[in-house]
Amino acid sequence: MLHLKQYLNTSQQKRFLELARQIPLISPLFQPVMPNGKQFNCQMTSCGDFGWISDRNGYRYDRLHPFTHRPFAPMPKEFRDLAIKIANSIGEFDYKPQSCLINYYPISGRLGIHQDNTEKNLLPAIISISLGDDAIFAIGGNKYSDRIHEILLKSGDIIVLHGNSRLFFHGIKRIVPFTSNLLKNGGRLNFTIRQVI
Ligand code: MD3
Ligand code: FE
Repeated sequence: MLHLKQYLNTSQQKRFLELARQIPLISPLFQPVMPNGKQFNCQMTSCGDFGWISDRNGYRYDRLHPFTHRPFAPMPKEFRDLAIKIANSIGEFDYKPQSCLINYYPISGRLGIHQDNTEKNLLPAIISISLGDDAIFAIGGNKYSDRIHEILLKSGDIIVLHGNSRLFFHGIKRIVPFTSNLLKNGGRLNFTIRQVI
């Protein structure tokens, strides 16, 4: 894992936010349920060729939004360019940014400890961009029982999950309210850019 602190400056963060705000107009945010019926404590949508879906039938990537039944909004070129630039910097020269999952956490939002293994191709890096309020991010190892440590993710930070950390257990313990004024109504946005197939 690579933690690029304050990778995006304030004006770049504002630009990414402006691009992100267009996505739910085409692909609305929704609060999915897990296969066990429990609701996620954040809202999600995606852009790009595929979106990540969770419902009673399980976790998967789909080309169509689960409620509009239309293709997801295209991934902004600035997102794709940033992901390719970062992938290249870690030696991934064929990186294809095929999906960007957008998670919105209200100040009460969180995300339980899990592994990201829905992708058919588990080798390419995942690139995560944080905007808005700080988050206490928890990351462990390859086993659920591995000891976890906490990392503070701030607006403009990027983390890159590659190599050995790609299948590490991780989650969002909590949002730290009122730590950023980027989002008018507070809370936190996270973008995870992925190559899915
Ligand atoms: C560590 N999102 O969407 S991003 C997710 O802040 C997810 O919304 C969190 O976990 C969020 O699946 C954390 C950072 C992240 C993304 C993928 C990872 C950390 C990861 C994959 C492996 C290990
Ligand atoms: Fe995850």
